[in-house]
Amino acid sequence: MIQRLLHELRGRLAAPSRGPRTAVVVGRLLAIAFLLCFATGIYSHFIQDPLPFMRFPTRPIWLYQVTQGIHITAGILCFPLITAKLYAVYPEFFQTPPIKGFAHLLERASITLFVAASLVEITIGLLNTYQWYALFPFPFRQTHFALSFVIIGSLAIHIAVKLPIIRDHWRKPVMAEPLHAPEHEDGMFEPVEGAVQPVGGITGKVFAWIDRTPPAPQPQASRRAFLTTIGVVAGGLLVFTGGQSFKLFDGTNIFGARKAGRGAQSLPINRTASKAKVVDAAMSPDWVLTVVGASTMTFTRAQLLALPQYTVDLPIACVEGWSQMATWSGPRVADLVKLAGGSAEATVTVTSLEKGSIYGVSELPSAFARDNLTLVALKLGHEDLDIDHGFPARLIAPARPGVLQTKWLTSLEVVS
Ligand SMILES: Nc1nc2c(c(=O)[nH]1)N[C@H]1C(S)=C(S)[C@@H](COP(=O)(O)O)O[C@H]1N2
Ligand SMILES: [Mo]
Repeated sequence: MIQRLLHELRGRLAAPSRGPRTAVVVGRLLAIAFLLCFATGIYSHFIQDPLPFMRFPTRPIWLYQVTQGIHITAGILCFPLITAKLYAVYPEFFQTPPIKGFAHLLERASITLFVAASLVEITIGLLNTYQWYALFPFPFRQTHFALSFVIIGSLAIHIAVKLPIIRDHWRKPVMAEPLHAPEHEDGMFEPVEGAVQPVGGITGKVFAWIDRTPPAPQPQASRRAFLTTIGVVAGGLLVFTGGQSFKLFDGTNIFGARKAGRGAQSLPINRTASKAKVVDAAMSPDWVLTVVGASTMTFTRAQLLALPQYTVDLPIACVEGWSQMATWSGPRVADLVKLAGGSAEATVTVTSLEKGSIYGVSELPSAFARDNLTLVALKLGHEDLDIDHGFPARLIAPARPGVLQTKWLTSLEVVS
């Protein structure tokens, strides 16, 4: 009876949910999440800072909304997955001896780097979705970008080193694994990697006695319970934050940094006109939009409204993960470029009244500048733009990150 109780207790402490199979199952999900974040992050980086040879598609209009939604959502799901992974392998941190040689040192160093970089990466990423940039003293984008290469590099090393374990535990075990491999003749346990460390001496003998008769605890069942818990936590995060990026979860978006439908004209606002110090310039009766092509032309808001007007449904898709569809109206950028004698192949620089901000200028590659959906928006939801949404005029184009949808326009300039 006592033996049985002790055995049960020992089984619980040994936490059979910990171990190589759990590490492999969680590791696979984590690797998928990391690769999704990396690919979508690279896309987001280069669409904002393209290398000269790069071209980006203008369709589907929701392309950036989806890539960035995946980026943020997969990033948030990394929190429970990394926690689970660390839990599964935690006895490994206390290996004795800590370093068994040069190769082992390299392996442990790369894992330390990997874990540290991953934790910093997802933490600053999460803070960024709440726009808490001020909390860390380094530039967010460059740091987030550089760390992603550290992570992907050390992940590759980690996978290469662990390949034998990954291979052995890739498939579900057919039977419940015993907690310990069979006893040796001397009564010692054969170590099971990642599970309980063998214990020698008197304690070992006592454990051996405890373990002798009753049925072994079932590692599979406990592992399943553990993985289910992680699944429920991850699913909960998806349902309660995913709404900032995906309409499907809008109704349950409780913890997401942004909520659709909040803000002037039911659209979230990142930076208000007063924070951007543009209120006076934007409300001035002297405001004109200057368009520079072969010739330079200026348009008052009334003159812009007198041009052919188009109405388009396009999302604002912020790099911080929130996005929302809206209805915009105004003249086409391509029409304005043509009026000023610019070519249909022109690249166009878009400049805001806002000075001294990285948001003050953006470049429209020619595919975007000539696109029928790219407008100088004067209206949002059939009303005049709110000043916080960029009155008197803002840029709106398909498949672009929100940071490039410049508000409070002052000029369009043909670059080439
Ligand atoms: N001039 C200017 N344009 C801007 C910004 C800004 O701060 N200044 N913010 C950008 C960002 S980050 C986003 S996501 C979009 C949408 O923000 P909004 O809903 O506040 O217009 O506007 C973009 N245009
Ligand atoms: Mo944004």
